[in-house]
Amino acid sequence: MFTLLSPHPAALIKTDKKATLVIADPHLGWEMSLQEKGIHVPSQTKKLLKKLVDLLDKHKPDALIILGDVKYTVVTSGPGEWRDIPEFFVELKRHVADISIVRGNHDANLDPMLPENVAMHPATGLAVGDVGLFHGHKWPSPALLGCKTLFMGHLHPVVVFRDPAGFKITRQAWMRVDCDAQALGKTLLKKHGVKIEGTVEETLQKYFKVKPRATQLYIMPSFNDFLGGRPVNETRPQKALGAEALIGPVLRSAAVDVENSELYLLDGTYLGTLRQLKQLDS
Ligand SMILES: [Mn+2]
Repeated sequence: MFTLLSPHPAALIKTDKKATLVIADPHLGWEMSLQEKGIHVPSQTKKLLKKLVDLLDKHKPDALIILGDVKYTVVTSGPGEWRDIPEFFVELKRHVADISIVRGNHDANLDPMLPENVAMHPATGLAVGDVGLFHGHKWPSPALLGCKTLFMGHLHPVVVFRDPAGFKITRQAWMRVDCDAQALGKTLLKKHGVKIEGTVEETLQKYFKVKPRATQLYIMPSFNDFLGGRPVNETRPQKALGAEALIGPVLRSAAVDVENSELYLLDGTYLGTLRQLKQLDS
């Protein structure tokens, strides 16, 4: 069982054994990257830490999972990160015993900054009860197909509203996407170089001991509200090079129905489907 902790970009997963708080994409040190351009914004890490500690103290979970992109830089690590990130985790440890991270595309070189007892999982994810968690820039592991619900980060969905005066308002949003477990299973078998023997279900059972059950995918908003996001309802062509690739393989696959996905503000307000919201930008 899981709950979205509105108005926060966080979720709580409860199993018989434990409660797990999940957040995604904090991108600590984002503001440091502006320094190269001569813009000096004070570190925002303490604010994010306080926001997270408040959630931990309120819900008292047994475990915390960060669904990738703990830090901002992709390859090298800036000096700000060396100071901020170890302190961030040492403080978190005072509020939750078990911390783990699902590796995102920004988490190269993160390991030396972590306290010893923070667990690192591959980007292909892990299952917590009936919820499968993966970052989103890579395919999930076939084991996650056995979970009814999948959660991913990576996209940082926001919805953009424009008005005739030229104002542009963006708001962070949750995206709930219908998922076809059979189709996703078929694609994952292909990615793993496994030929289908009989049905997709039989093949998944034989090679991965999993029954495809995933029917929905939630895309988590970034925990860092200072950071920009991807305006999912923008219809103008994305100019950035490789913008399509940044969406990640699952959302580009036919296994999920992105056009009819449902969008919710952080406070839980239902906005409509992506198809409907795209009309706001035409
Ligand atoms: Mn990412």
